[in-house]
Order: sequence, then C-alpha cells, then structure tokens
Amino acid sequence: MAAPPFLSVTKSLDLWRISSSHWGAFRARTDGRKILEVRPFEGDREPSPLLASIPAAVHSPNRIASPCVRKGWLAGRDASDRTQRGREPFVPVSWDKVLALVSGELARVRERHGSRAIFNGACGWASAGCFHHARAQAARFLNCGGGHTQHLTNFSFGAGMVLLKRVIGTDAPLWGPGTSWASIAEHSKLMVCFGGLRATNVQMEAGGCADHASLSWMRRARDAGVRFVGISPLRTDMPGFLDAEWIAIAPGSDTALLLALLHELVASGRHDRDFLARCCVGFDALLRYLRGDDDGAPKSAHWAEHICGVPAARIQALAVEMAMQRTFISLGWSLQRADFGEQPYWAALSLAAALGQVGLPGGGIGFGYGSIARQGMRAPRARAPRLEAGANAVPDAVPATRAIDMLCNPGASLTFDGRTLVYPDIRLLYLCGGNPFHHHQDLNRLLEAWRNVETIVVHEPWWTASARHADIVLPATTPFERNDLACGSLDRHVVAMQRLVAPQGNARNDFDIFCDLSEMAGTREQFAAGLDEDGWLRQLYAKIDDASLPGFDEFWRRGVVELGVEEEGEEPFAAFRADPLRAPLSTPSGKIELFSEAIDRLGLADCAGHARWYAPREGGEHACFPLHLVSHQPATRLHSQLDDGPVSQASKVRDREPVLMHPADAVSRGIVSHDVVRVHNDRGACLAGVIVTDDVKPGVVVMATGARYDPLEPGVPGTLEIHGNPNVLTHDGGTSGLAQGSCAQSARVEVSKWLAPVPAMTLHRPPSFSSIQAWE
Ligand SMILES: Nc1nc2c(c(=O)[nH]1)N[C@H]1C(S)=C(S)[C@@H](COP(=O)(O)OP(=O)(O)OC[C@H]3O[C@@H](n4cnc5c(=O)[nH]c(N)nc54)[C@H](O)[C@@H]3O)O[C@H]1N2
Ligand SMILES: Nc1nc2c(c(=O)[nH]1)N[C@H]1C(S)=C(S)[C@@H](COP(=O)(O)OP(=O)(O)OC[C@H]3O[C@@H](n4cnc5c(=O)[nH]c(N)nc54)[C@H](O)[C@@H]3O)O[C@H]1N2
Ligand SMILES: [Mo]
Repeated sequence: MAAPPFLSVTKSLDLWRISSSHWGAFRARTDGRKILEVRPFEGDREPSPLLASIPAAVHSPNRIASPCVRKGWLAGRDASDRTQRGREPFVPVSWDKVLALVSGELARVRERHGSRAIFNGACGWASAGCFHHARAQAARFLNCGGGHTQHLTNFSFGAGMVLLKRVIGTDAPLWGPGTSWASIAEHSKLMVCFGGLRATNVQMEAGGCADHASLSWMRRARDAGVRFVGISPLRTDMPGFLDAEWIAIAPGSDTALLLALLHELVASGRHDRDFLARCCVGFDALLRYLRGDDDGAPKSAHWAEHICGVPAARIQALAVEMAMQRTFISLGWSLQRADFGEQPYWAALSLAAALGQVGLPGGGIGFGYGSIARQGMRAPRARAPRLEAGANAVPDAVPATRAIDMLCNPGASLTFDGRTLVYPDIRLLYLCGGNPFHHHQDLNRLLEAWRNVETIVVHEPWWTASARHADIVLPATTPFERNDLACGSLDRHVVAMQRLVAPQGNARNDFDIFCDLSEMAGTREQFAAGLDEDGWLRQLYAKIDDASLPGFDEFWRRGVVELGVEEEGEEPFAAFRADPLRAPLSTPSGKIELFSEAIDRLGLADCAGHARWYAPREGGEHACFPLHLVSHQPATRLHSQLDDGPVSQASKVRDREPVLMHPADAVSRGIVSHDVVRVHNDRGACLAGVIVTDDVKPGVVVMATGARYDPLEPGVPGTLEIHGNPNVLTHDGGTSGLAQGSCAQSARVEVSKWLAPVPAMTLHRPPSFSSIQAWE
C-alpha cells in the first residue's frame, strides 16, 4: 500500500500534540478549533493509514450537534408509537431537559421493574483511553445506581473463551501474549495459518498500540526460513510478501480438515503417544470417533475432501509435513465466529496435542496472530490501568450475542457454559460505546426486538444507526476533545492523549454526563469519587506498576513513556509439558481434555464430549442459498467507526460496500465488476458493489462489516439496506448450547444484479429534526 500523504509531512514537533486511537498513536496540528493535520507517532514501525481519517471524523457533518429526543417519545412515552423509531423527526432539547428525562426514566424503570430491567447494551469498542472508556463509564454509573443486566463474553471470541477454559483451563492464549513471534522466527519451520494472517487486522488494538510490529515479525520469520501455509477462503488473508501456499477451504469446514489431518497422523503412526499419555485425557474416545467406530464414517482425508474442498492428497501430505518438523498451528478468531465455532478450536488443539509439540519453542498452537496487534509480542511488566466498574447488584447477564433473543423472549431460558440463564424483561436499553446496528447479527430481527423496549438512550458522537433509531440521544465528545491516557492491552507505551480541540457542537464527555446524572440520583460521590478528569488521570497513571516511570507531570510533558518489558520468558505450557503432575492445568483432570467428561455430561445436541464435525446449519444439503457469505473485519476502518472517512470512502464501489466474487460465480449470474448487486437471503437484503476476483474461492462471497446501516425505509423490518451492511443477512443464533458465541461467518446468500435505479444514500447527513421549538 502506498504511503498515505500525511507520512511525508515534516514540521516542527513543538506545534504538535500527541494522542492515540485504536488504530495507533499520532501527533496532530490544530488551530484549537480544528484538527489541521495528523501524522503517525514517530516510534511506530507500521503506522495505520486509517489515521488519515481522523480529522474528517471529528469535523464530520454527521456529528450530533445537541441533545435530541424522538418527537413521539417526547409527546408521551407510553402513547408513543415505537414503530416510528428511525422514521420520526427528533426534537433538539437543552442539556438540562435531556438529563432530567434520562434521570426520570432510570428512576421509573428501577422503581417499577427493578434494576434488571435496564440493559447496558454497549458491548462495543468505543474509543481508546483508559479513563473516558465509554463502556466502563456507563457500567460504573449504572452499578452505582443499583446495577443493570450486563453481557457475558464477547463477539470477538466468545466460543473460544468458553471452550478453552474447559479444555485447557484458561482462555489466556486468546488474549495473548502466546508463543512469541521471536520464538516462531527462531524455532518454527512451518506455520500453518487457519484463517490467515490478515495484514490489515493487525493494525488494530483495543486501547491503541503505539508501535505496530506484527508485519516486521512475519518478515523476520520468513527470512529465517519459516514456511507459511494459509488456509482460508480468501487468498489475500496471507500478506503477499510471505509467499505462502494458499489452501482454499470452504468456510465453516475447518473442523473436517483438522479431524482428517489428525486421522492421517494416527493412521501413519506419527502421533506422539508419549505426549498424549502424559499430558492429555480422552484420546481413546476421540480415536473411536476418528475411526468411525460408532457412526461407520472414518474421518479420513477422502471424507474431508468432499466437505472442505481440499484434495485428499494435499491433506495427507500436510499431515506428514506437520509431523516431520517444528510446526506452529495458528488459528484466526474468525473460525470460531461461526456455527459450532467451539469445534475447530477443539479439533486444532487435539491435532496439536497429537503432534506433541505443545510447550516446545516455536511449536504447538496459538490464536489471533492475524487478528490483533498484540498477539505474539513480548508483554510489558506492568498492565494497563482500567476504570473499575464496581460491583453490580444485578446477577442477571446474557451472552453478548443473545441480546436480541433476550429482548424478543423475556422469561425464556437458555443454556450457557453449563448453566441455565433466564432472560430478564428489559424496559430500558442504555447504549454508550457500542453500535448494535454494527455488531449484532440479523438486523431485521433487531428492529423487531427494538420495539419491545420502552425507552432507548444512546450516547454517541455521530449519527450512527443506533442513534437514529433511539428515543433519547446525548452527544458525546470524541477522544480528541478531552484528556486521557492510552495504554493498550500488552502495549509497552503509555501515551498522553492531549486534548486536541474543544468539544464540537454541544457535545459533552460521557464522564461529565454521568456526573450530572449521578448527582440527580444522589450517587455522585460513589461514581466520581470526588475526582475530576485531572484527578482521575493522575490516579490511573499512579496505578501502573512500573517504578521506572516518571511522575505524572513529566509524563504529560513528554507525551509518551515506555514500560519495561518481560525478558523472553518460558514458552506457554513448557512447565506443564515438563511435569504435568507438578504444574497441572486448571482443568478437572489437570491435563488437556481431548474428551471432557464435564461437557459430555451436559448432554448438548450441538457440543459433544470431544471435537466432532457438525455440518453448518444452512450449508450442505440444507442449502437454500448457493453462496457462502464471509463478513470479515474491514481493512479501511474499525467496525463502523471511520466509515465516512476518506480511507473507507475511497474503497466503495459506486458508493456501496464492495462484495468480492469469483469470476465463475459472476459469469453465471451475468455480473461484472462495478455492478451494483442485491445480496439476499430469507432474513434480508442489501445492495453492494461487485469486485470480481479469483482471490476468493468459488462459491464464496466476501463483504467486510461496518458499512453503516442505511435502510430504504427506516424502522421497517425487512426493508432493503442500500449501503452494504452484511448483518441484515447473518443469523443471530449461538454457536452451540455451550458457548452461545456469534455465528457471523455462517450466512448463506444469493447475489443478483440490481437493475432498478440505485437509491441515493441518506446516512451521510443527520436525520430530520422537528420544527417545533425545543421544549425547555
Ligand atoms: N457480520 C459480522 N458482524 C460482526 C463481526 C463479524 O466478524 N461479522 N464482528 C463482531 C466483532 S468481533 C465485534 S468486536 C463487534 C464490534 O462492534 P462495535 O464495537 O459495536 O462497533 P463500533 O463501530 O466500534 O462501535 C463503537 C461505537 O462507539 C462509539 N464511540 C466511540 N467513542 C465513543 C465515546 O467516547 N463515547 C461514546 N458514547 N461512544 C463512542 C462509536 O461512534 C461507535 O458507534 O462487531 C461484531 N459484528
Ligand atoms: N482493520 C481492522 N482490523 C481489525 C478490526 C477492524 O474492524 N478493522 N476489528 C478487530 C476485531 S474487533 C477483531 S475481533 C479481530 C478479528 O480478527 P479475525 O476474526 O481473525 O478477522 P476476520 O477479518 O473476521 O477474519 C479473518 C479471515 O478469516 C477468514 N475466514 C472466515 N471464515 C473462515 C473459515 O470458516 N475458515 C477459515 N479457514 N477462514 C475463514 C476470512 O477469509 C477472513 O478474511 O480483528 C480486529 N482487527
Ligand atoms: Mo471483535
């Protein structure tokens, strides 16, 4: 990718202030009102081109200028027609008025229905910054007021979290740092990457990363002679410079391939019997399944070929290659964000165990090396400070992906990680730092569910679809309008986020909004702890446990300080490998559970006691729609954030989100590049702009997430989405009764050429406002 124009700017640093974002630290030149220029932090080896979108985002015409209330809600909540959400105009109101309304609603719902009737639906990324972290601020405020129903796990790797805790006793390898890139470069000979190593994904880090290094490490590994194999439906999932072999696989079929690799390994007698006996339990049960003792179907390479589309001979050869040399198995997070997403992780762990390299330098298994900046890096000795949310008096919680189901079915129950949860009856939805019209699957079902809630409150800097479909909208500042400190997960830099410009319009900090609301509720002392922004930043900075850091004032003056890093430590699982009895895992057996009695006892129809193949719910012989839709992370933005910035806009095809299609699939439908198409299934339909390419496997179409939801008829379930938001097509079921993770990658669709005039988009301008006077 060519260097973005801002990289060439050379001006005196004195005029520049420093700040940070999920896509990296940067310096900005401003005139106090406007951000004029942005350039990456000079210590960043691989700065993200997305930094160029910051000025446009901060000064976007899509900023929310003042507090607003939906007209019908303002006229009377109980009589208001909830189907008008997203259609009816908003009435701008004063801050005093809006705070009184929100405070009154919170008190009313708590009194009448209990605190469990309030759902904090923001399970999103919000913005970088340890203090002004919108989601943590909201959780702390709601907890001080009596609690709220919260969510469990996450969209990113919910299935992986639950499964790994059960079978290796911890989900730490998902969060990182796992086996270091240094160890891979030095010791691995082969790195087999399921879901690839996406170069654009590793630009991102929750909380920011001041020095991106994943690509440099990949280059070092390549130069050291590591051979890379990328297994995914999209060729470009592996950076071109790795010269990787591409094994094109049908999405959702990795479990079949992994079981076949294991089957071939055992059939050729190359499995590590000693490791399996010393460090694992349950290999025999798995072996019976692999041999087909009970179902008559050996899980051989020939069996898998028909499921995953990888030739049997290549599977057999790969099994031998993996056994003959130091091999690292890398699993993207995407694999488990699919129907039965627990299975590819369990099957890969079983394969790694049979290869017997777990705990050896550069061997074994790891997760997310192409998903996020931090994975494989050396950890700083001190961890990032976090704003404490405090105790939540409400015990109710739902897996993040089940939010719509909860709103549709109050009182219904579901299984989660061996427990039975009961959905509370939600009356008030409070969103601060997440965008359900981005993150949730099946947006037409979301629109239906939305109608079951009496009041929807949204804090947002921008007119996102969630704000447009709310009742009460509070304009929030962006991080560049306030002071904060950034210290991303496992980043070794602490960055002063120095306020760049004054709050735009009438925007206020989430913290200040919650201070006023807690004052009205009588909980301000508890919420703010007597501190203002400056006091909080000093307190959080002081919590960083690293004696080498300068005092706060010196840190603020310098702008960036570095934490000490751990020496290159022991390989993950090395101690366990050496002596599993003295260093057991936190599993019931103390060993790797290839068969889990505890999971088996749950008796789930969709997650048995060992890894096994389940055909995707809508694929195979059940397929009503011929194409498999992969909706991966966007290269040009973070989720829905920065979608109206120049980098994302430049990637659109005729203003629509691009959809990648194989030439064979395009020709048979009379489609060529730059056509606008309708992507559809029985859940919904959206428009998209075609790019025909043989980088995708035939039968697969790929659309990134995060095109802002733009309905042809706002508020109407089933309406055509005209921009290209794939979540009108995805299903919102859980991975299984075990983890209830997201299945975003499992949608089936059809694509047809759009022959009617292409409708003009509406999301680049604010919604309509009522001409009636603001009601003071
Ligand atoms: N189809 C499909 N869907 C997916 C996925 C997929 O792979 N495919 N991936 C899933 C995953 S892994 C994730 S993590 C989710 C991400 O989903 P989200 O995290 O919900 O997505 P974002 O667009 O980052 O939403 C964050 C929102 O916070 C707002 N915000 C930013 N800063 C502030 C602030 O200071 N204050 C306030 N009040 N608001 C702020 C932003 O404007 C934005 O609207 O999406 C999930 N959805
Ligand atoms: N630029 C950018 N980077 C991001 C984000 C962003 O929004 N923008 N979001 C961040 C977040 S919140 C997260 S959780 C991570 C997610 O990290 P991942 O889950 O690793 O990322 P994805 O891009 O969704 O998926 C990576 C690739 O997996 C492949 N894939 C999909 N399904 C399958 C399958 O069934 N089998 C195989 N073998 N491959 C498959 C797809 O071709 C896809 O390109 O990314 C983070 N990084
Ligand atoms: Mo995520």
